[in-house]
Order: sequence, then C-alpha cells, then structure tokens
Amino acid sequence: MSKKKSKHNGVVANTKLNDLAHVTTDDKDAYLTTNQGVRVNDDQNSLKASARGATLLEDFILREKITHFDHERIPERIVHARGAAAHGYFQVYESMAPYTTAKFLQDPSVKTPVFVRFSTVAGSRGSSDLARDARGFAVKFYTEEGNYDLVGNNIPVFFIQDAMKFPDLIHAVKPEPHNEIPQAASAHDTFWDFISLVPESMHMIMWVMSDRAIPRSFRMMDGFGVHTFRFVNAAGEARFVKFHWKPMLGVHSVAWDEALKISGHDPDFHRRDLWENIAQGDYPEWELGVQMVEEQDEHTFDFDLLDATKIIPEEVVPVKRIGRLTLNRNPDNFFAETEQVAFHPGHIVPGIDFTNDPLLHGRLFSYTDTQLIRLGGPNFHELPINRPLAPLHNHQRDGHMRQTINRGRVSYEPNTLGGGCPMQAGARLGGFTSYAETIDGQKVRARSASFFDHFSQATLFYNSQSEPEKAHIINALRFELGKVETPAIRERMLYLLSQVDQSLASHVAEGLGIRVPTQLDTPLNMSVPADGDIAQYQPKRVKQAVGSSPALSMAHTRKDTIKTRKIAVLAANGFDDAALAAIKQALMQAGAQVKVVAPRLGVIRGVNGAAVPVDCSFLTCASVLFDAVYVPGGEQSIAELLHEADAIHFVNEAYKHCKAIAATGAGVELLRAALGADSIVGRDTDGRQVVTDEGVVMSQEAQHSDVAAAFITAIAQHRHWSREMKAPVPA
Ligand code: HDE
Repeated sequence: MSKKKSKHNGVVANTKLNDLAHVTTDDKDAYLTTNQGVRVNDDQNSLKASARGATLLEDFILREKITHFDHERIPERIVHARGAAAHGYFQVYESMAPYTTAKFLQDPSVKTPVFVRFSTVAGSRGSSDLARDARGFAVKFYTEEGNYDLVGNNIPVFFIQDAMKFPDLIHAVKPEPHNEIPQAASAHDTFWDFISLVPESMHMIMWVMSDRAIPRSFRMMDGFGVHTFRFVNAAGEARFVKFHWKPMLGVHSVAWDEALKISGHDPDFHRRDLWENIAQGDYPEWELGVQMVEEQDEHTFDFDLLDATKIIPEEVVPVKRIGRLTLNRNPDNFFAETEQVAFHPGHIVPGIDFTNDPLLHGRLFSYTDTQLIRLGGPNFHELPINRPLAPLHNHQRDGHMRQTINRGRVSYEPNTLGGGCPMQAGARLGGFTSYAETIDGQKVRARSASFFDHFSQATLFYNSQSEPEKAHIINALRFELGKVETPAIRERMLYLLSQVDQSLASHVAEGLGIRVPTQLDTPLNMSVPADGDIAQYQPKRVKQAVGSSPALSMAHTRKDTIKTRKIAVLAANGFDDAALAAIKQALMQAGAQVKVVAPRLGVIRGVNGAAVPVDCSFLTCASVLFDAVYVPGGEQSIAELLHEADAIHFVNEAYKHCKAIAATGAGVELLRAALGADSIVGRDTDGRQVVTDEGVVMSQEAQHSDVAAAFITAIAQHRHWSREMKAPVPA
C-alpha cells in the first residue's frame, strides 16, 4: 500500500493508481502458464487416451481452466447492476475548515484520488444504458483519513421515506417474477400498483417521468447525496449538509423516442460516451456543491430535513460550490475495478456524519451486507479497488480470501503482548468521533407527522418545468401507464396525479382514454401499520416557501458550450470539401467532434479532390447517436444522398429530435427532401442569406462565413424543443 505524500502533505493525484499498479499485470512477452505458474505447452488439445480416445481426468490443465471459467461470474448488484466507472481526482477550492474537519476538504493544493461509478437502477448488468430510470452517481474518495463514499443518484429525492419499504419498491420495479418481463423498465403493472398505493413516491415520480431519467450522457447529469448529512468542524459544531454534483457541461437529456432507438443502435451509449471522452482527453468534470443549514434552523422548513423525498429548494438555501471532480482515466479491467468496487454510504471520515434519516439508516446496514454475498466474504475491503490508501490496522482476521499476512500473536485488544497496538486514536489524532446528537424518545415503529406532505414538492417540481418539459412528463406518464394492463391501477394513478396538478392528470387521462376519478374507494396512502391511525398517514399539504424553483428546470442549464458534442456530416463522393473543411475546423475549434457518415465505408472524395475517411455508414450508425447534423453541398454528393432513404431519414429524425441541423449549397436540397417545402426550407427566398430558425441553419451559398457561428449557437442550445409544438415529424 502506497503512503506517498505530496510536498503539501496531501495525497498526490495518482496515489491510488500507483497502488493499483502493484496488482496490475499485462502479458507482454510472457509465456502461457497455469495458475500455479507452470508453463503450458499445448493450449489447443485436452489430454486423451489416444487421439480419438476419451479425455483423461488427469488433465490438470484442462480441469483448472474450465473450473476457473465456471466460476467467472459473481452475483450482479441487486440494484444498480448496470454501470460504468472511471478514475480521477477531487480538489477543494478553498478550505472548508469553518464547517468540517474532513481533511480532503481543507487544502486546495491536494488532489484526492477518486473512483466514480455511474449506473442505472432497475436493469440487469447487460441492459440498455438508455432505460428510463434514476442514475447512480457513486464516488469513492481515497482520502488520507480513509475512504469516504458519497453514494448518490442523479435525482435529489427518493421514492420512499423508510428503508423498510425498499425491498418492496425494488420487487415492484424489477421484471415481474412469473415471466421476468420487462427488462430495465418501470412501465409495467407491479411498479405502478405499488406506486399508486404509496403517495410519498410522487415527488420522485415527477423526476423519473421527466427527461432527467434519460440523460444525454453521464457527463451531463447532476449528482445528489439525497439524504441530509452533517458537517462537523474542529470546535465540534455541526451543520446539516446536502451534497450536489454540478456537471461543467450542463444538464442535458435525450428525447424519449431517441432513448428507445439508442437502446437498439447502441445499448452501451453512456458507457461508450464516458470511455471515449476520457480516452481522448475530454475529461468529464463536476463541481461539488453544498447546501448548509445551521443546527438551530432544523425546524424552520416546510418539510423535514430527515425526509429523503424532499429537496431544499436552491432559492431557499443556495448551493455553495466548493470543489471540482475530474475523471481522467479509464479502468484497466471492468471486472476487477468497476464490478468489484464496493460503495457504502457508511464509509465516512471525521468531519462528516449522518442524520436520523430513516432511509439512510437502512442503507447503513445494507451495503456491507450486500457485499458479503456479492464479493463472497468479509475481506472485500482488501480487493485492490476497495483498499484505502490510509494505513489499515485492526484485529479483524481470517475469512474467505484473506490477503493480508498479519504478523504476531496478538489479535485482540486490550493487550500487552503487542505493546497495546494498534492503539486507539483520540479525536485530536484523527479518531472518528460521532456527533453527540441528543436523542431522547420512546421506542416506536412510526413515521413522523412532519413526513406527510407528499404532494407539495411534486407540485413544485411540475410547476418549475418549461412547457416542453411538462409535455415530456405527460407523455412519459401516458407511455408508462399505457403499458399498465390493470385499469384500476391506471385510475388510481390518475387520482394521485390530480393531487399533484389537475391539468397534468387530465392530460395524462386524455392519452389513456379515461377520466380522472374524482374520488377513491380506499384511503390514498395504503402503507399504514395494521393498528395505525389511517387518518394520520394520509398526505397533508404544507404551504411551500416557493411556488416555483427555476433551478429545477433543465431549460435553465448551461447552454454556452458545444464541447464534446458529436456532429454528423452527411456526405458522398463529390461533396463540397472546402465547405466541409471550414465548418469542421470551426466546430472542432469549439471542442466538438465531427464524424463523416456516408452511404458506404472507406474514403469519399470531394469536388476539389480532398479524400476524407468515412467514420460510419448509414448501416453502422444513426442520427440518434449524434447531437447535430451538417450537410455540405456538392451536386454529385447530394444527388447520391437524395437516392439514399437512410440519408433522408437521418435528417428527418434529427429534426424530430429537435437537434441543430445545418446545410450549405446543394445540401439544402437534402433538407428540402427530408423536411418538406413547408418547413423552414421554403422560407429561403433569395438563397444568399443565412436562414436560421429553431436550430436549423442554412444558406444556399456554398460557403457562407456566418453559417458556422450560427450552427455553433444552435448546437449549444442542445435541443430546440419548441419544434415539437408544431406538426409532428414521422421519423
Ligand atoms: Fe442503494 N443499494 N439502497 N440507494 N445504491 C445499492 O449496494 C439500498 C438508495 C445507490 O455503483 C446496493 O453495492 C437500500 C438511495 C447507488 O456500486 C444495495 C436503500 C440512493 C448504488 C443498496 C437504498 C442509492 C446503490 C446494491 C434504501 C441514492 C450503486 C449493490 C434504504 C442516494 C453503487 C450495492 C455502485 C447500490 C441498498 C436506497 C444509491 C443493495 C436498502 C436513496 C448509486 O446495498
């Protein structure tokens, strides 16, 4: 284990990578051996009694190889099975000493190594990245004081308030047990049956039915610690804290139709996007933000800080940005690192502490328990990816796959034979000391009355969305409930939605072809103890401090960069190479990635003779894998593309998904063929000017110097959702 420190007495950026290097191997110039190191002479044939004879049990090489193969799999995570991860580092902007003693939050010159895993929740390991789902955002900080895990999601609230309901929630959302259908989807009866009976889920439902649940990229989504934690400073003063990760590229999502198609064209879309961008040096970055609340203000909110179905609106308590996370290295081995990494919200360091959130407390039990079955025993912390960089000394011994060789006869405390070692460390020596919170109460199975406002923040979320975002939520609910086969579940859900927003419920009902019920036969909340007071468990609205929170809408996210955006160029032989070169240069200068899509693979030649390699053909990629499309002119190229149904479909589909589209010279003809004369194309009257409208940029001039800038502005908007309000595009 490396103890290397920088001159600032901090952990240097790559300390964890140095640590992993000790166990990382490659096979360059090596001979094939068994696991015992014996060189293998024939890896093609098993040992037989004559060439056509029976295989001999004696063949220890065959037996070892097949036995190891038979045991290659471990149970996938029960939730968050599908994921991708990367290494990087975290750096604080300025000392957080006034608020916390956590060492990795003190010195801006210290780069703390991290390993970050993103995931979907419901699907199996091999499911599509683009499922409608929350995304896990789990960060392991290898700090000087031990590992700190911030195991969050890209949604700031959760479905349920108490850990007791977690297995029920997950059983409901997972594929149904009789036929294991559907994979990685909440659009089925058992999920909505459960949700319709658990109104505390309504706030989270608004988020997962919004486009937040279909991110454009892991690199373009928020992260949240969800629970309220505590910061504790050197004076022992505590403050409540909520954690936020804010992506430097803004928060962006794809369209639902697009998500469905990406799942077919590239189910590894998010995984690939993360991998490729890190590999090419476009390192994803997030800022860590904190919302801090003084202890004495605990009860000043219109919700309970311990209730994981609530946010603190940013307009009420601003987010202070305190540091930056950079992911700059892909793992070497998916299984050893991404699959075996074991996160745990209970992995905290001095200066950070828990609150009494009952969901968090269940998690504090669950994560070690799950590793025991997944990773096979109590020594999972010794796996290289899980090992802290901080030195580790205790009297825990033995167990499956123990790696450490502990010297000496002492494995107990107190002892004299070992000189009393390892010694307890007082708080001043960095020993973890729990915050001395006063707890005085009766032992009860109950839920606090302060947890029963189930709808106000769902309404706040809905009210804070732009019109296109609201339309997407309505469509998502129409889709999900449309897949539900039991009419009573649909009706119940509509009633619940009417408690969030009447017009939302009516719009969804219209799509389902039924009415919103005006009352229910049973109480709203059916999650009630057998002898509980049903009335006490029913939702109660509390007046909110804000009616709308702009921070909740992706419409207000960062829209001033096209860095790492993927732009497709549609071209064939005879394309206008000068026009392409100019636009490509401008796009790449702004940080975008440009790919040439053509009828066939190989090389295409421009009118001026330039030879351009084709990145993919219409068969091997699709518009849904790109952020924008450019069609350069060139009569011959456009003539060929006009006969290529896939080229027309490409433009059409990009338009349908509200992406930026540019065309120059004869390229405008392809737009006309795809979008029709009634579209913006028809408005290009004199042909010389640059026409831009809702993200479509074109000029009939072969090269117009204003096209690139207008196109870049259009791409930076991410999507031009206003197009959806017009005639639907059949793509
Ligand atoms: Fe988890 N969760 N969870 N969870 N969770 C797991 O631990 C659990 C919850 C989250 O990339 C499991 O190692 C319970 C909230 C992430 O490896 C398991 C409850 C949030 C990951 C588990 C929750 C999360 C997990 C499965 C309710 C957002 C993936 C595999 C009491 C703040 C971490 C594993 C990774 C994984 C239990 C609720 C986030 C079974 C019991 C709320 C990001 O232990």
